[in-house]
Amino acid sequence: METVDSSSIPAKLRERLASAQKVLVLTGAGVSAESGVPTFRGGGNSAVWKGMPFDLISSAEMVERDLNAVWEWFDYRRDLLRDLKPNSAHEAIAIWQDRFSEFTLVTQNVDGLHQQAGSRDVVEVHGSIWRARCVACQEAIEIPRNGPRPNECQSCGERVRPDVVLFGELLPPGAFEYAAHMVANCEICFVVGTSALVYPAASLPEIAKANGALLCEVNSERTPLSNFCDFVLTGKAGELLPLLNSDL
Ligand code: BV8
Repeated sequence: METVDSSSIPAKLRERLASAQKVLVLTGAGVSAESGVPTFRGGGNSAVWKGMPFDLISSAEMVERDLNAVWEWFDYRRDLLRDLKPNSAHEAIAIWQDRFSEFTLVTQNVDGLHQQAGSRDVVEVHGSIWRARCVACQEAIEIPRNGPRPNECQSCGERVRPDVVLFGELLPPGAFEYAAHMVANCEICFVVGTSALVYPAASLPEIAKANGALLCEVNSERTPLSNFCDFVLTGKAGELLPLLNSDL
C-alpha cells in the first residue's frame, strides 16, 4: 500500500476543488471498510453467507423463496453494525455538506454511517438496513438500533422484509433519477470505495463524465472505472479524504 500524505493529492485537483460549487460524491462499501464493515468484493474474495454468494442471499428471488434466511443475513449484519462507528472518510464527506454551495451524497451503502457522521439528505439508492417494509402495503418501519425488529406490519399485519434494494429489484422510485440529474450537473464527481460493478448506480460516474464533470476515484484498488477518471487516488478513503480538507 502506497504511503499517503498531502503529496498524494495532485495540485490540480486541489485547485479545482477550491473553486468548485457543485460537487457530488458516490460511495460504496469501501467507505465503511475502515469502520469494520466487511465489503462485498475486493481483495480477491466475495462475501458469502452460509455457503450462498451475497448476490443470491441479497436477491428478490430469495425473498420469495426464503424470507427467514434473508432476515437472518440482515439481522447478522445489523448486529455487526450496532457497535461500529463512522470513520474519517465519512467525517471528511460530512464536512463537504456545507463546504460547497450544491453538494449531493449518493450512497450504495445501507449501513447509515454517513448519517451518523452528520451527512444530511443522503440519497440511499439501495435503501437502508435500519428499515423494514411491508410486503403487502409497502409501509416502511424503522428498526431500532438496540431493539428487536418488527415481524409484521403494524398497519395490515402482513409480513415485513428488509427495506433494501436486492439484486433483481428496482431502486426506490425517484432515487436514481434524482441522483442522475444531480450527477449530470455537477462540476466534480468523487467515486469513493466502490468496485463500480453494480448497475444502475455504476452508471452515475459515466453520466458525470459524459456531462463534462471532473471524475475522481478514491479506492484502495483499481476498478473498471479507473481508466475513465481524471484523477485516481489510490489508498484508504479514511486517509485520503481528510487530506482534501487540509486547506480548510
Ligand atoms: C436492477 C443492497 C433492474 C443489498 C445491493 C440479472 C438479473 C437481475 C439484475 C441483473 C442481472 N444481471 C445484472 C443485473 C443488474 C444488477 C447488477 O448490476 N449486477 C451486477 C453484479 C452485474 N443490478 C441489480 O439487480 C439492480 N437492480 O438492475 O433492477 C430491474 C429491471 C426490471 C425488473 C427488475 C429489476 C439492483 C442492485 C442493487 C443490489 N443491492 N446492495 C445488500 O446490501 O445486501 S448491491 C451491493 O453491491 C452493495 O450494496 C453495493 O451497493 C453494491 C456494490 O458494491 P460496492 O459498494 O462497490 O462494494 P464492493 O465490496 O463491491 O467494493 C468495495 C470497493 O471498495 C472495492 O473496490 C475496494 O477496492 C474498495 N475499498 C475497500 N476498502 C477501501 C476501499 N476503498 C477505499 N478505502 C478503503 N479503505
